[in-house]
Amino acid sequence: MIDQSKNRTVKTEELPSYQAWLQYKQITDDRLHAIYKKWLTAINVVTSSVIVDSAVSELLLGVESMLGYKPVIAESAEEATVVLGTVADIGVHYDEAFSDLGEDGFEIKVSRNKSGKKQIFLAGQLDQGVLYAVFNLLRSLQMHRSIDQLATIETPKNQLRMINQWDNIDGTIERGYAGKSIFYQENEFRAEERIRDYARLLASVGINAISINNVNVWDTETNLITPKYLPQVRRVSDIFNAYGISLFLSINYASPITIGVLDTADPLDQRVKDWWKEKATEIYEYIPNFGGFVVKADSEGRPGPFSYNRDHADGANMLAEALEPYNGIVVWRCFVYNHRQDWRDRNTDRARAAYDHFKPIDGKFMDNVILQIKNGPMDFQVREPISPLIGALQKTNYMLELQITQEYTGQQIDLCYLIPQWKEILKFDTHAEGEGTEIKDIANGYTFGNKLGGIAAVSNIGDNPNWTGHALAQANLYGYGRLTWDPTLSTEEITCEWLNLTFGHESDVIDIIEEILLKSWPAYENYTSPLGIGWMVNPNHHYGPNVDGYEYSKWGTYHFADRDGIGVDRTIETGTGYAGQYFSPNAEIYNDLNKCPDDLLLFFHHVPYSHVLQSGKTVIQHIYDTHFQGVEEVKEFIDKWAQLEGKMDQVIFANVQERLQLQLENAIEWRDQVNTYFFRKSGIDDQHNRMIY
Ligand code: GCW
Repeated sequence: MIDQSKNRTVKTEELPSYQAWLQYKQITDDRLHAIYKKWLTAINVVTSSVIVDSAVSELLLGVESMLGYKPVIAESAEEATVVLGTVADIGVHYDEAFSDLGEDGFEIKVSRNKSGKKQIFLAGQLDQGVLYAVFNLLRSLQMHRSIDQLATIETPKNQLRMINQWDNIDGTIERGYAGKSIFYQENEFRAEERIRDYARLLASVGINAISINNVNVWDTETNLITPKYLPQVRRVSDIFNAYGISLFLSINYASPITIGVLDTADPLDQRVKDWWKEKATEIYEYIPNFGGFVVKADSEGRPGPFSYNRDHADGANMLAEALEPYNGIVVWRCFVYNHRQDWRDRNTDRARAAYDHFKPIDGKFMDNVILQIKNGPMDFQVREPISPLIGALQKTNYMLELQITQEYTGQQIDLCYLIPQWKEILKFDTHAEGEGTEIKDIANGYTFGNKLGGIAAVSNIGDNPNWTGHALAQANLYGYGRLTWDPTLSTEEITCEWLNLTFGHESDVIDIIEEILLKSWPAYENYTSPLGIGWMVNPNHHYGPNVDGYEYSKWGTYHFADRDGIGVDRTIETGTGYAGQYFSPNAEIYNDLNKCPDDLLLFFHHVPYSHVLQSGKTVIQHIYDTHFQGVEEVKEFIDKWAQLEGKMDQVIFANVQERLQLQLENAIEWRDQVNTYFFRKSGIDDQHNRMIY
C-alpha cells in the first residue's frame, strides 16, 4: 500500500486495521495528555519473568504511541510513578496491601505514598495478572478515563478462555474467511512475527489457551506430535506463553495406528495406553508447559472409541491418564452425531445426539478431562436453542463452544455482530438447579463445583492484513475475549470499548457504526432462514441460499416444508422428543405450540403456513415480511456507512463499503429465493403484494 503523503510503502503492521484494537491512538486532548503524563513517567518493575517482560514492553509501546514519549525504567521505588509486578514481589518493596485476586486476577491501585508522590500499582496475583493489568490500564487510557477511574480489581469469571484455530498445515483454514493461516504454509510453520501480534491481541482480551490446528486432524497434521514438528510447535508455544497463553494441539484419535506401529486405537488396550503415555512424555520433553489435547472423535468421519465398542469416557480417560503426570488436560468435543442419516428416517434427530451420547456417561470422566459443548444442538446457526446437555451434565467438567468464524452467519462478507447472540446464550436460564441457573455459571464450573470450566471458540482470523477479512468482524474476536473474561459485561459496554479503541471518540462516527453493528445480527436472521429452522444454505461451503440444499442429504438438517407447512416436530408427544431433554419449565415451553417463542417455533414444531405466531402474523407472512425487511436493513447500512467517508481510516472504510455491497447481493438472493420458494409451495399471496417471483 502506498501512503501518498509520506510517499513510501506502508507496512501491513502499520495499518490501523492490522493493529486492530491495539492502535493506541495518540491522545490529542491537551488536558488529558498532561494528566496522564504526570502519572506515567517512570516504571519500576519488581517482578522478573518472560510474561512480565511482555507486559512492560506493551506498556512502553502503548504509552509512547498515545502520549509521544517513552517512560523511563526506574531503578528505585522513590522515582517510580508506576509499579508493576506480582502481589508478592510488590509486597517486598512497598507497604501496599492487595485484595485476594484469584489465579489470573489483578488489581490496579492509584495512590499517593507518604511523601505525597503519585503512584499507580499494576499488581497481578501471578505474572499473567500483571499482563492483564497492563492491558486494562492501556484500555482505560484509550477510553480516556480519568485517573480516578483507573483503579479496579478483576478476576476472570472463566478459568479456561480458549481459542480454537481450525488451521490446516497446508495453510488452508477450515471455515476460514480471512485468507490463509498465519501459522502454516505448505506444511511448514510461518514466520513468527505475526503470531506474536496475534498473541498480543488475544492476551489483551484475556485469552489464556489456544489450540493451533484444526480439530479435523488429517494425515500430515497427525505428525505435529512427532519430533518432525515438535521443535517448531515449541517455538510457537513459547510465543504464546510469553503472553500467558498455553498451547494445545488437536490430535488424531487414531495416532497409534497412523504414526505408530499399532493396529488398534482401542482405549482399553494396554499397548494403546502405553503408546500415548510415551507420546505424552516425548511431547513434554519438547514443551514442558504444553496445555494438552483437543479431540474430535467419532464425529463427521473422524476416528474414535466407538470403533472398538468403547464409550467416550474410555477414550478421553485413556488420553487424560497419559497427560496427567504433566498437568495436561484433554478437551473432548461433544459434537458427536450420525452424519450418515437417511433423510427418509423420521426417528433419528441430530439435535438429540450430544445429550443422548453424553448424558448417560456423566461422572465417568477423569478430572483433567473437559468436555466442549457447542452452544446449540445442531451447528452454530443464526438462531438455535441452547444445547440441553449444558446443565444436564452435573458430574463432569465441561465448557461452552462458540463459533467466532462466521460459517453460517455470513462468512465475514456479510456483517453479523455476534456479541448480542452470545449474551443471550450466556444469560439463558437452564433451570438445572432451579430458577437462575444460567449458562454462564454452568460453563465456568461454578454451578456444579466442577474443577475445570470455561469457554472456547473457533477463531475468525487469517493472514488478511486486517486479520478478519471484514474489518468490523474484529469486533467479534474482541468481544469474545471480553465476554469470556467477564460474561456479565453488557453488549453496550463491549461495543463501546471496541469502537473507542478502533475508531477513536468522534461521536458521529461511533454512533453510526454502533447502530449498524447492533442491527446486524437481526438483519442477517431476517433475510436468511426463518423462525429457528436454520440451514437452507448451499451445501459444503454454506454461503448463500439453497432452501432444499440439505433437504435430501445425510446430514440430518431438514426443514420438512411441503405445500401445507414447515418445521420439525420435536415435541414429546408426536415428535422426536427432543423438547423433553430440557429442564422444566423450558421443556414445557418449547413443547407447547402456544408457548414456544416465535424465533424458535420451527425448530420445535411443524406448523401450517397459516399458523398465527405470538406476534399476530401468520408464519408465511412473517417469512415474507422479514425477508423484505432484511434487505432494506442492509440498504440502510450502506447509506449509513457512506456518511463515514473521509471520517475514518480509508482502508477500513473501503473494506467495509465493499463488503456491504456484497452483503446486499447476498441478502437479495436470500430474500428472493426464500420468498419465491414458500410462495410456490404454499400458494399464499403476500398481504402487501410485493414482488415475489
Ligand atoms: O460445522 C461443522 C463444520 C465443519 C467442522 C465441524 C466441527 C471442523 O461445517 O467444518 O469441522 O462443524 O465443529 O467439527
